[in-house]
Amino acid sequence: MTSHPSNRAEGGFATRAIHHGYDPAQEHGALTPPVFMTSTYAFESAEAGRDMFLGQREGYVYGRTRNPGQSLLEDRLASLEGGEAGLAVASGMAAISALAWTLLAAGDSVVVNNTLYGNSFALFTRGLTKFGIRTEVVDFADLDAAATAIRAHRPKLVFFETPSNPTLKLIDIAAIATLAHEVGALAVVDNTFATPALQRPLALGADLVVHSATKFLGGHGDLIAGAVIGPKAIIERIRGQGLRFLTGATIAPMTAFLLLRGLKTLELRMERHSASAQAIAEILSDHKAVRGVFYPGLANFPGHALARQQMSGFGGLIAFELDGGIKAGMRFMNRLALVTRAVSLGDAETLVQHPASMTHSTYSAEDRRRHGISDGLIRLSVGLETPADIQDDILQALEEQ
Ligand code: 7XF
Repeated sequence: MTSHPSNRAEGGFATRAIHHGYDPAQEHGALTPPVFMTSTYAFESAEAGRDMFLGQREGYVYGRTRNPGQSLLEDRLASLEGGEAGLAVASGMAAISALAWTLLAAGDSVVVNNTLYGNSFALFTRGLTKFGIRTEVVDFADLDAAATAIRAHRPKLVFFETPSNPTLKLIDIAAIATLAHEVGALAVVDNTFATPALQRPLALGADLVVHSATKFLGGHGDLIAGAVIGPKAIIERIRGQGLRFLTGATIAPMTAFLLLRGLKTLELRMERHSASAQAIAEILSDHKAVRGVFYPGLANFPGHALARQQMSGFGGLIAFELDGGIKAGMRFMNRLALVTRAVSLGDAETLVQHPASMTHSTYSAEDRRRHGISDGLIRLSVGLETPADIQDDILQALEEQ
């Protein structure tokens, strides 16, 4: 449902990111969409209110499930991902948990890739399992292993990130979606690292896309939000259950506004993040203190060919290991002056963090070892500062390593 009749801005990605679904003429000519700070909506009659609750009449009822700014954001995200409908919620974890709790029941199985953001991994391996859902963890980069697990466990959902957090491992979206569909499962892709500016999983066969919109979609490190995009029937089920009574994890009207603002520059920002990250990945690869670099844009990266096939750019995230392992990594992080020590990613600021002790500390040490997240790994989210300044800071922090 949309209360924004204008579709005048069909067109290229950037045009839709700026205009899709919004007609200023409907809002006093206001160039940016209004923020409706309301929790509830007046019914024009008792019968109208009843009909809305019965789902027989469209309209806004109560702010937990829908707000006009949220609807515009959802339409715009659906347009950018090439999906039928979207749902915006309070965080990336809210998006994933609302989806999982709506689409799964006790007795169901899920098969997930072994490299996931730490709390997504925790949700699937420790959270859902409390309620009788079985989770199988497999390396989706090994298509034979993925096929064996998916055929054996016949899951309802198959879930993965690509590129994945934190090792940037690439997963073949079309191949995994085909395997999922063989057993009637939905293929769900977390597209946080690539964003629809660089990768559109639905066009490659995925059924649903989820996002931590906190990252590149917002782009400015000033909000927490999440989204699910896919077929309208599934999205409205997730709104009606996952959002309405399973999580109640509503996006705030002001957050929806900030996200709409961030989206306007998404394509431009992803180009700059990608170009700056490519240059830094190459510098790190050539540096004597660096043992290994994980970046999809490097020709010797194992997922490079797949990245060229399913992405239109390689993104802003790099992971790398120093020769001196964890000790050298900590020293490197402490020597940085411009680059900021912080978790999260996709901000204007270049951020650095240590997955084993931070974003992936929900994995046991044994799981990290088993799934290729080494203790010496450092993750860099390359920001939008002057590229030479980021490079200089990294080079000075690598001196005497
Ligand atoms: O609930 P959030 O908006 O923080 O999103 C959760 C989430 C979901 N998917 C991916 C691929 C993510 O990277 C995240 C959050 N990751 C941050 C990070 O890796 O730095 C969280 C900081 S602890």
